[in-house]
Amino acid sequence: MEAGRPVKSEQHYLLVNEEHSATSNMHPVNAFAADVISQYACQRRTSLNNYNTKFTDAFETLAENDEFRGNGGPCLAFRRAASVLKFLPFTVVRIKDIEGLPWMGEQVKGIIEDILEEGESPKVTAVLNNEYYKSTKLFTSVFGVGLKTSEKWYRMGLRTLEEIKSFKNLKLTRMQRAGLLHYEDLVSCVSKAEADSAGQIVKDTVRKFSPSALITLTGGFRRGKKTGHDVDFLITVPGSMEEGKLLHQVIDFWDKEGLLLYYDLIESTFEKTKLPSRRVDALDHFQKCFAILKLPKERVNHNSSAISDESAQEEVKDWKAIRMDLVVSPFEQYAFALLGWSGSRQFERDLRRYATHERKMMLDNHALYDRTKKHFLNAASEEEIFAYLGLDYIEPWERNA
Ligand code: DCT
Ligand code: MG
Repeated sequence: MEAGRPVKSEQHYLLVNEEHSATSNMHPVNAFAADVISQYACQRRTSLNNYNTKFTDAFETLAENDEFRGNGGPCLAFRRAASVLKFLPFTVVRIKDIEGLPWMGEQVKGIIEDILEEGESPKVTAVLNNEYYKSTKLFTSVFGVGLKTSEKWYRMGLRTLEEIKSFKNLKLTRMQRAGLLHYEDLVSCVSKAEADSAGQIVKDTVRKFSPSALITLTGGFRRGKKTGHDVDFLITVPGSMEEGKLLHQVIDFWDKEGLLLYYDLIESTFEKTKLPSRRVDALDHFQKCFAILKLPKERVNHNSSAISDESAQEEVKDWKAIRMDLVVSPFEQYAFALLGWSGSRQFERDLRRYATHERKMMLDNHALYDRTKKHFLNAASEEEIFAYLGLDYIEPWERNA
């Protein structure tokens, strides 16, 4: 696992025994696990092949439940456990399999034991049946609805989206109205094919106004995912200082074409003098646009003789609403923006935690700062950022932590 490729097993065994000669009573396999598997997701290559979905789904449910209830500590503990299990190249079948792995605390162990013994964890079942969890999950699945709004609706006794829609005098933001209006399309997720066709639209439009612009598909799709809750694009213009105009031109053009079902354009709030944020989950300061795109559906060949007069008159919906994030970065920050917007969120959290605690550096989506040498480290590629941090390069498809 450390080499990132198959190695001769005798060699491995020797290596482990040498390194642990002082602790020779340790089981070699466990010694190996404890030694090799880092507590940091940015030192683990995590592909999309998850052999432990039974466990990781359970932990993600528990993490989400804690997030809904504002229990930051337990939430993070479950997320970290899920992340380690996603990395394992085998399915956990007995409790001994997790010995020596990082982030396997008593609570985590107990849940794994329950799943191994009974096929499910009573704690997870209780969460899935819990009314507050179910409502919060449903409400926050609406674009524009966060925990605050969700909790308010819950306290008002509301439980379903039908109740929300029909409730008189319920103040909804423009974002929430769009979220409810296009709910079915938006929950059905974006496929890779849809992401690619959105990408073509983005490229065609951006290049109308800036032929040399770089447009990169980021987020989950860059990590090889086949579906996503949205599609994320990063835009930069090499050698330009006026990339700020571009997003306005693109949005205006689409708006006139009737391609936008919703958009919110946020101007850049970046200040050059500011150090990278210490907060692991802090938002960045790029100019960006959160949008709902009216994506034309691929033309399918209908057998026209099969369409009756009646159904021909019915309006066919030939588009799908998809969530799209456009982020514009100055060219000199592009590598940091790309690294930050490629995710996964857990990978990003651990990159920043690693930079802070292991390297006395500060990393965010804009820059890397060396606190010992007291200066910023410029980078033109993700590879350079990993190198500054003293980390082996991890490819985007290995960042599914
Ligand atoms: N990100 C960030 N700052 C934000 C929002 C997101 O740095 N304000 C990062 C974290 C992951 C990445 O950008 C993309 O975010 P999402 O679209 O939420 O995640 P995803 O991995 O693309 O997941 P999905 O496939 O569900 O869209
Ligand atoms: Mg995404």
